[in-house]
Amino acid sequence: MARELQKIIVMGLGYIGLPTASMLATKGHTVVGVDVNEAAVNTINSGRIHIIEPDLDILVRSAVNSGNLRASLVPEEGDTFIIAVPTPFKVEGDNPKAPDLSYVEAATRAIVPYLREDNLIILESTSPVGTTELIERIVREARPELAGKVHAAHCPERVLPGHILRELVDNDRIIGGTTKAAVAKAKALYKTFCNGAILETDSKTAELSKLVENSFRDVNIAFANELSVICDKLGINVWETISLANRHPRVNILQPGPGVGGHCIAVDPWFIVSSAPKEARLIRTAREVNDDKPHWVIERVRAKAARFKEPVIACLGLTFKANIDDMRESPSLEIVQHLRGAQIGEILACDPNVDPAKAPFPLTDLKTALQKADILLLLVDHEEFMDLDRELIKDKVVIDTKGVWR
Ligand code: SAJ
Repeated sequence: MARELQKIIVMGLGYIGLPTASMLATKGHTVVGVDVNEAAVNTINSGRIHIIEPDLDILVRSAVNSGNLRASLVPEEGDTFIIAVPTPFKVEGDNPKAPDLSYVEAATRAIVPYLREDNLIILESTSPVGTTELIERIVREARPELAGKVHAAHCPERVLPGHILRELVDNDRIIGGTTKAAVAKAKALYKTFCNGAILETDSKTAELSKLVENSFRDVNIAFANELSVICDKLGINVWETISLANRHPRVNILQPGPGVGGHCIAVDPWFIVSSAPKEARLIRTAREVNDDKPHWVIERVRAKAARFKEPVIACLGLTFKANIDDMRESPSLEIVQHLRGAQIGEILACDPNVDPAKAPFPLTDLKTALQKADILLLLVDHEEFMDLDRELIKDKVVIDTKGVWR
């Protein structure tokens, strides 16, 4: 079957929209990427990128140079519209973690005037159950003449930050349509760049499957974090315990840390809790266990600091995980911010991956931090910290939340 090239409008040029738009453009589709951030639009049109992700700069440059990708502040007519905008949470009534669909709604309203019969709208943003149908409803209300004539599907993104380009091509994809025709259309498009299996379902099942993937990980990290607190109380090494237990053929415990961060795993389980508050007991508890972990770390630092008169406490790592520059929902950042206000000593913060201009407080280089510190608080397993000469830390009081200096 000959490959059908399309004109595709991608709404949102962030960590998901930009790689997807660029990938489609390099496969020959004509792609217009739309974003409200004018600086990002200009940067992309000059062939550069405004976010950090390995090799994304090369892909964007080649997509822009081919003439198939351009960025714009406004949408235009096309064949397929892909929505890849943030879905954070917000306070709503007595629910402090209700899904905030304002970006999805705004993106839908922005494309409504450009829709034509037989267009396909694909929602990639991780969303609560029913959001794809909500998009259809918004279109129907604004353009009644298009009712039943515009297709909608949910194709949840699944890529891991740091490995986005590889996973975009290799991962299996779930495609959930509100109709069979929507599934068939979306499948044909994803086949143009995806080597993984394309798994067909309805839109609500696709929405829940994505939320379930991230909740599964959250629950399993919560188990590891709870174990770390139990082991500490019993005076047992949690890392050794987990590595021994994992030698059982059917046990695979994840790693404890200072908490769970990022814009996905710390957020998405709440969408399930919001949809089924009474039923989602384990999912809610896992979120609470993971959200409590930074406070537990802070208490441990306080206890160690109390042994000194004016301790210098060097905090190593601010990002939400290793070897990236992303500080969104970062438990490490939360811990350092809290310690800075706690008046228990001098707090130094060090992160070789964070641009000092983007840090919310002054940063200290690693060498100075190691020289001055009485207490070393390891928060992120960045390569630079893993490779440290153990001689440099042997006389320090160490709180290693990632178990890298065992
Ligand atoms: N973490 C631990 N212990 C572990 C693993 C992770 O404490 O054993 C922490 C990390 O330090 C970090 C947080 O969990 O703070 C999340 O990191 P992550 O690497 O587990 O996941 P994300 O948020 O970078 O990406 C996830 C991925 N989902 C799954 O693996 C199920 C990714 O595939 C999704 O596309 C992404 O969420 C998303 O956008 O939804």
